[in-house]
Amino acid sequence: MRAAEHIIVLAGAGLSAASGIPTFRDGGGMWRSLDPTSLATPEAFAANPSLVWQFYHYRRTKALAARPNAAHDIIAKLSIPTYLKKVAPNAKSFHLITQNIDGLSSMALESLLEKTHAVDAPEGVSIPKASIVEMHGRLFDVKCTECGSCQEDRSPALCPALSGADDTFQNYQDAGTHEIKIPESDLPRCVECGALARPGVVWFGEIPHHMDKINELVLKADMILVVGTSSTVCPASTFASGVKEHGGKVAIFNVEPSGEDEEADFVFAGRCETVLPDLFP
Ligand code: BJW
Ligand code: ZN
Repeated sequence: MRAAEHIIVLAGAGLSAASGIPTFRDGGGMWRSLDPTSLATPEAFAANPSLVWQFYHYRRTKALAARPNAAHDIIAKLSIPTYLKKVAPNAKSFHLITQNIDGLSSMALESLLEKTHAVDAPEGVSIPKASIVEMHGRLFDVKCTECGSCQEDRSPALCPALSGADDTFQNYQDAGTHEIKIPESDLPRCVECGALARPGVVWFGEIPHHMDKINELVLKADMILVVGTSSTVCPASTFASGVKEHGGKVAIFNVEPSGEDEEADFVFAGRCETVLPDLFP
């Protein structure tokens, strides 16, 4: 960090685990006994939009109740130039590329900026919001399947049918045997054209957002911190080797061995919400 000029953080679900958001692959993410990755596909949505919307309704409810944890806060702090310079005196840029859709990193940065403004406005304070790249979309974005219109909507239930299904489901254990089928006409609809809407997230087989910017950042980075991701999903799983290829350093923060450990110059085994604050007090 002391030598680094262009620093990126790649985050995955483990970053938000301490905020109560289930991960995908370490067993914590099962929903009504279904594997979450089998629901995060355009094919699953085409076959059963009712089931996929209920899954995202559940995730929205969890995310609405969640607050950033100490790891989000440290990453937010690193985006503030005056703090960054203390740990990385040669730093010229800092970006977070997150695979998470929960918005907790933006929330941490916004509340830090509010506090910082109240005390003193450090140099470059207007820059940091652009420092977060949400490559897999945003859970609270609702996107039309027809006209592409996309709106943020943080209401607890996007339509009465979804909150109704949620209440009914508290008595059921298994979606496979007791599935609630909401008719398409009762699922969230586009506010512009009335067609079926979908969550504004990136599913398997779709192209992640902001890839031009991300490729540029990976090419330029001389330090990447890989936080709480299993590094099993492309293209994010290739970023550490991308940085390594042109001589950059790789540091991994994970409770378990992950897909990129072989690329790593440093492996910090442990929960990121305790390891990061220890490292960057
Ligand atoms: C902690 C912790 C704590 C826990 N502290 N650590 C073969 C067939 C079909 C497709 C493919 C194929 N081969 C490759 C593909 C492509 C595919 C892919 O990679 N598939 C693999 C699974 C095989 N990828 C895509 O389709 C992507 N698109 C693409 O490649 O387009 C081509 C293209 C790219 C670029 C330019 C041009 C073209 C799209 C991928 C979209 C992924 N979408 C999801 C859902 C998002 C919406 C939603 O959330 O519902 O993204 S899937 C899911 O996985 C989600 C996550 O962001 C992503 C990564 O998971 P993550 O974050 O790593 O979570 P986990 O659970 O796996 O790991 C958590 C980690 O945290 C664990 O390691 C824990 O140990 C750790 N941990 N607590 C620190 N406290
Ligand atoms: Zn529309």
